[in-house]
Amino acid sequence: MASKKTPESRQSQVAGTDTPDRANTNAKLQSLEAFRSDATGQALRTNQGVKIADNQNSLKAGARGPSLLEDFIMREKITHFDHERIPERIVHARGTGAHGYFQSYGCHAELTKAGFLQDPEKITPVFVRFSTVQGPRGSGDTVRDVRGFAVKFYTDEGNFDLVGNNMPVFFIQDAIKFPDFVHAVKPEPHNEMPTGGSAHDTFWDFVSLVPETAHMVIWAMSDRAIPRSLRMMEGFGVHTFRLINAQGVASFVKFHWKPRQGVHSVLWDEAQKLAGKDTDYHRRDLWEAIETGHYPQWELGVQIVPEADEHMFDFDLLDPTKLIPEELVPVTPLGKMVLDRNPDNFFAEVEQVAFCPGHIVPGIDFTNDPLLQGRLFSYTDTQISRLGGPNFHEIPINRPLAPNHSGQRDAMHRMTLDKGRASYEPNSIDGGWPKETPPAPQAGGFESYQERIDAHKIRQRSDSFGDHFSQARLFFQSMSAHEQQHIIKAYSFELGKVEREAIRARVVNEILANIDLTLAAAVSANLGLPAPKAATVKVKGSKLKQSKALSQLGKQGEIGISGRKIGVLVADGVEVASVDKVVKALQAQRARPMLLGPTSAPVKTADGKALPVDASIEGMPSVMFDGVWVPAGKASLQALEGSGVAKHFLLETYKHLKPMGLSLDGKLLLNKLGLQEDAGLLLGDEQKTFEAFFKALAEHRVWAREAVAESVPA
Ligand code: HDE
Repeated sequence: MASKKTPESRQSQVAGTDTPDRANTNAKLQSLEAFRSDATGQALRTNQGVKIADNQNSLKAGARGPSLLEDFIMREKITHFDHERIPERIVHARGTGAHGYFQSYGCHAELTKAGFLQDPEKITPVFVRFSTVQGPRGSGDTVRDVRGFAVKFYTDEGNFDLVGNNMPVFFIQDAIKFPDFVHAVKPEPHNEMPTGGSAHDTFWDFVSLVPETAHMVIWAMSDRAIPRSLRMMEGFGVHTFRLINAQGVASFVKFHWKPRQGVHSVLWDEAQKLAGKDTDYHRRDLWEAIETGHYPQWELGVQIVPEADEHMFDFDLLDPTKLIPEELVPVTPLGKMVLDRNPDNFFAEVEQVAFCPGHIVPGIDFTNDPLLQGRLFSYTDTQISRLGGPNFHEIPINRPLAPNHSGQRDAMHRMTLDKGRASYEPNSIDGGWPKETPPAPQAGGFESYQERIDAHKIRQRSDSFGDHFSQARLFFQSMSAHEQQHIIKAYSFELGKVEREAIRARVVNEILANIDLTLAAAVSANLGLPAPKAATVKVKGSKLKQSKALSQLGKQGEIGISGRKIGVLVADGVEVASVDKVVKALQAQRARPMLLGPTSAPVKTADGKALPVDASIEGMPSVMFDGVWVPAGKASLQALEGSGVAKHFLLETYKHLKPMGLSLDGKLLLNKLGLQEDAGLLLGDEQKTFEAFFKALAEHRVWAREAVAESVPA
């Protein structure tokens, strides 16, 4: 069973890991070593290095007298404290991060000359930051929102930032609309509500007036917006990029991250409860997974479109509100990423990391996607105020591993002590160094792709960007029945919070009716509005009628139930053999069982021994687990039966469609709760039952139970 973890036991917990612990060979981690500060055995000192004798009392004129201005120790301490906060990110403020590495599956020289994609032996350190978009730094992790998925590759040729999301498209087509969109989705300006979500008037007002948002909004109303774990999200580069090989041949690509942990979500009721019961649910999950050696892994892949095929689709590759269905262009795997180390200091690493889509290396280039073009400006610009000037690349987490002799000088917080006299190029004083590097493959100087442009300067949206509904329709029609229901409920919930009826009606009539009339009818019924009879625009529809890759159903990943958290409910009188059996069976699958008792005190087993528990049932409610098991022991089962908290735990687990298992003795308890056995509610503790339980856990939810579970209160 999971032992209580102390900071000191962190290292020893990394046993039986999914992959070897690479932390010690990660070059970026080694480069951070010079900046890590360990105060163990050290005297308390001022920032100037003076040892402090009294950190309890300020300097005063007499024990009861006024404090003195000359108290440099207190002044230094308070001055520093007064400036401890930096501006949070204007979007994606709430996030968490981890270190890891990337390894290419082979040599992809035919596609790109990028060095980190040439050699399967090459280990490229990465730092990843996941985030929500709307909420401030302290907001809940499980709000309905898009998740940021930003990866910094510290390659030998410089940093490459793949700054993506967990959804493959975006709300708008042109960067000039981004401030409008963000102003609309952020909390209402008069009362700063709601925190973390889009269920309010200004968001729905904007998106109902701007139909290009339709596709992304339906993704945001789907289960993708309430992931079970950051480890269980797909990631997307969104824009079409270019990869260029040593011969100068370019291909269009879309970047994908595919999690080995599967793609799973929580239910909306769970998401809302978790936002209160564990605001840090996602960051805790990622932290614990890494601490316990369940290193999350993703496969990096690309959809490749040769330059010659640019115009072969029924949408424009440059339009960021469109995806390339995987049925048309499959994802080619390039390599894998493993996250195997938590940060030492959240502020220094996660808060100060600065991503920018403009950070690319030779072999990668942009396209003319007008959203991407705007992003290339925004990210560096925002760091200048957030991180206090143009030297943010010198902050340890942002430093490339490649040398960066740029000739740039000075500015706020300059840390490098540049030697030499010439901070200009060309120069003859310092031998001409640093010098340009030709772009030839071996030399490695960056060369932009030589795209031919011959055009008028105009403010205009391309006609090829004009279809806003075909892919939104494809998305809805590719969902399984339960996913469609969740989408209907999400629109109904969000629009139910919108005060202005005209906005609700506009969403239904001008947006949903053009996506799918059954969707529009279901949502309008829930809002008490008349169902629209027909679409208001002519939607040509995608050639492809369904794309299975868009649904989460069946995306189980390859590692089974490794890392899933299972609550094992025990009380006085529990049979220790029954507990051991299930715990061992779960641990053999690398799942994480936790014993939960009536209180945090040990319970007394049927044979009178003390059995320590990991937490109380109340302290770790059902929403924090992927499933539950109730071991044998008549007295224990009776105690659970008499406990409102335990019964609520079980009913809620059932309601949230999670796998449940009870030893045969549990039949009575099940009857009392009014629950029936099903494909994921199992009785018995023989190997066959365990296997059925593991299978249900791997599938994550018992969807067939959803209609029955509606009537269960919880
Ligand atoms: Fe961002 N975005 N964005 N964005 N974005 C920022 O940069 C911006 C967009 C994304 O963990 C900001 O350092 C503009 C698309 C992520 O630190 C800012 C536009 C995608 C993160 C900014 C977009 C993203 C950001 C805020 C439209 C998915 C968090 C603080 C033209 C492909 C990175 C910062 C992290 C953060 C601007 C649209 C992803 C203001 C102008 C599309 C994952 O610069």
